Amino acid sequence: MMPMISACMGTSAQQIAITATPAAGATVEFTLKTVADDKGLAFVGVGGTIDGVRNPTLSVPTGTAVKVNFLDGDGSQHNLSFPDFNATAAVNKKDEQTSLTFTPGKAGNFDYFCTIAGHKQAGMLGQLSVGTAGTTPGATADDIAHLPSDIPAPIGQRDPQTVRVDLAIVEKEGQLDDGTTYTYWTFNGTVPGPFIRVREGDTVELHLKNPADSKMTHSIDLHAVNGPGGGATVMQVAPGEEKQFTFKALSPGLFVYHCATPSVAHHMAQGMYGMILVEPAGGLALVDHEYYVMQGDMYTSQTFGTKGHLDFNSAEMMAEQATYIVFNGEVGALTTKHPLTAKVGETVRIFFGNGGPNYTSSARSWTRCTTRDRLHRRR
Ligand SMILES: [Cu+2]
Repeated sequence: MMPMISACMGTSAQQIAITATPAAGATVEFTLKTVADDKGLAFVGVGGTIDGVRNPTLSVPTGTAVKVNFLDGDGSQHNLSFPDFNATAAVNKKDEQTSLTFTPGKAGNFDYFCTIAGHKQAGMLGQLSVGTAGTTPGATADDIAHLPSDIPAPIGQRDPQTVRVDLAIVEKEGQLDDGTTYTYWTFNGTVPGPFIRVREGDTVELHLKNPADSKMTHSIDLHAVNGPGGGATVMQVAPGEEKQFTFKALSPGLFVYHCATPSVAHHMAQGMYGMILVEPAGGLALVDHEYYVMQGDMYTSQTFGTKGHLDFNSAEMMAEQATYIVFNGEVGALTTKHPLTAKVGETVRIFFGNGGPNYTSSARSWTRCTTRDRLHRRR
C-alpha cells in the first residue's frame, strides 16, 4: 500500500419511526422499490414516512401484521427476504410487483436483504424494528456512511491529462447510531467525502459549490496540493457561491483532504474530510477489491449511547475527549451496514485515512476511547 498521510491536525439503515401506533390486529404496509445507481444497489421506500429513503428501517409494533409491497425499479432480478420470519418475495424484471405479508412474533431488530449473490454487499440491506415504535422515539435520518466499495476505477496506463472534480457541500442530518442523529457537514453528502483518483502529472480543476441554504462557509485543503493551504486560501466558499482552482498533482501518494475553514477542527469533526489518490505513472498493481475507510472522532454534549439528536460540543473537542470514534462516519458502518468482503485467496487494498481532528489511529487512541466511553456512561 502507498504511504498514508493523515490529517494535518492533530456511519445502511435509516431509522424511520412510525408515529401512530396501529391498533392490535391492524396491518402495517410499506412499499420498497429496488434501485441501482452510483451508490450501489438499495431498497428505496415509496410513499409515507419512508418515501425516498434508502434501505429504510421499517418500524412496527409487536404482534402487528406487516405487508411489504415489492417493486422492481432497476430491471434486475432481486428478492426481499426477512430470514428471521421465513418471508421472501422475488421480482425478475422492470416494474414487476409482488408483496409479502407476515406477523413478527418477537421483538427486536432484524435484517432484511436481497439474497442474490453480492446484492447485500452492494447495499441491499435494511432493518425491521419490531416492538420499538412508540417506546423508543429514536431520531431518524439518512445513512451518512460513504460506501467503502465506492471508489473510482484504477487509472493504470495513460498519459497525464486535465481532470475536472466537482464537489458540493452538504450540511445534513445523518444517522450516527440506531436512534441517534447528528448534524454532519460533508462533501457530497457522505462521510468521508468522495474518493478522488488522479494520475501523477494530471492537472486537476477542482470545483467546490456551497448551496444557498448552507449555514456556514466551507472550503477545501488537499494535502496533494503544493501551494498555500492546499488550496484553502483561494477556496473559502460562502453559502450560495461556487469557486474553483487548478493544481498539478506533482507527487504520487494517498492524501487527506478536508475543510479548512475556522474553526478547522470543528469542520473536520463534523465529517468534512476525504482522500485523494495520486497514482504513479503506470498505475498500481491490480487487486480483486479496493476499499475506502476513514476514521474520525466526534464530540457531543450528550453521553455516548444517548438516543435522539446529539449536539456538537466544542469544549470536549478542545479537550480531545471524543464521545464517538467512527469509521466512515457512523457506528456500525463497516460491521453491520457496509461490511468489507472478500473470498479466500483474493487480494484486497484498503485506502485508509484519518479525518481526526484529534485522535491518531492506533491501539492507544482506542484505549483512550474505551476509557472515555466508560466515563461517559458513568456520568
Ligand atoms: Cu467546512
